[in-house]
Amino acid sequence: MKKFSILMVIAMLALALAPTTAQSELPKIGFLPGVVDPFYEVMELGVNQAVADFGLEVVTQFPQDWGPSEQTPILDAMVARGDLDYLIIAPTDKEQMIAPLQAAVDAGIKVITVDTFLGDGDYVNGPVTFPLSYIGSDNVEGGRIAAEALAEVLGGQGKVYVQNTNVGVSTTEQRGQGFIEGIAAYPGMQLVGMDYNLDDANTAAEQTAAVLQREPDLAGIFGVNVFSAQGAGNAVISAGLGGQVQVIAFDATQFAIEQLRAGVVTLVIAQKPYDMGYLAVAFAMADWRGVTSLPPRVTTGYAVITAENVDDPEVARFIYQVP
Ligand code: T6T
Repeated sequence: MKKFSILMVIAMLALALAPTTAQSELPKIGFLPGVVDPFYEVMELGVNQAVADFGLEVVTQFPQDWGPSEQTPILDAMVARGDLDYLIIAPTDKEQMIAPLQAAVDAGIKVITVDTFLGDGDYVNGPVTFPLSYIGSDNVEGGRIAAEALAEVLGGQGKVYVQNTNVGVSTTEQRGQGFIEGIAAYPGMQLVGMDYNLDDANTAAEQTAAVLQREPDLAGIFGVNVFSAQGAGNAVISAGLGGQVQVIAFDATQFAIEQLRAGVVTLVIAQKPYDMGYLAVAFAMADWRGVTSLPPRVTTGYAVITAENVDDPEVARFIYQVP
C-alpha cells in the first residue's frame, strides 16, 4: 500500500511537470522594463530563465531612455499585438503610466509590476488595484540604509547631498524619502540638496561637480540608482576627492564595485532584479493555472556590499553580471 502511494505521488508529479501542454494553451508574456541599464538587463535574465523553465514565450522590448513618453508607445504596440496574456512592466511614472496600463487591462492583459509601482503601490486598498502584484525592493528602507551607512562612516557629522533621477518614479522617490528620514535622526548631519538628473549619468556628474564647488566641505553623497551613482562617482574622481567625499551607490554595477575597491564608494546596495523577473513570470504562470493566493506585494530584499565582504561569494553573487 505504501509502495502504491509513493508510485502515485511520483506519477502525479511527473504529470504536473511534464511539458505536455501545447504552446497555444500556455500564456504569452510581455516584458517591458524601464530603460536599458544593468539592473533591468539582469532582470531580463531572470525573466528568460523562468520563461524557459515553464516552456513559455516572451516578447521583450527595452526603452532607450527613461520616462512615460518612451515607454507608453512601446506599451501601446504590445497591447495592439493582441496576443499577450500577461505584461510584466516597470512603470516609469507612478501616475502617468496608470491610464496606458488600464488600457492594457481593458484589452484583456493581466499586469504585474516589477521594481516600480503605480499609485501608492498598495494594490489592495490604494488608488490603483488592477495589477496582480508588485514585486520589488523596499525602497524607503534602501534610502535609510544609505543614510545610516553615511552617518556611520562620517561619525554622525557633516554635509550630505543626493543625486536623484526624477519626481514621479516610485523607487527613486522612496529612496530619497528614506534617506531624508534617516539623516534626520542625526542632528550633526545636514542635507545640502537633492538634484534630479533624469536618469542621465552625464547630467548627474555635472550637477555633482557644481555642488562640490559650492560646498567645499561636502562629506557624503547618495546616488539613488545606477546612473546617479555613476555620475556622482565620476564627479568625485574628477575633482580628486576620491576617499574624501564618501559615495553610497545604489545598484551593484561593475562600475560601482570597481569604485568600491578603489575606495571612492563606501557602500553598494544591491537589489535582486533577477529574482524580481523570475518571480513575476512564476506569478503569471501560477495565475494562469488558477492559483488565487498570489501576494499583492513581495519585497525582495538587499545585499549590502562593502570593501570587507565584496569577495564573499554569498554577497558577490548579487553583483549585477550581464553577459
Ligand atoms: O535602480 C534601478 C531601479 O530600481 C530604478 O527604478 C530605476 O533605476 C534603476 O534601473 C537603475 O538604473
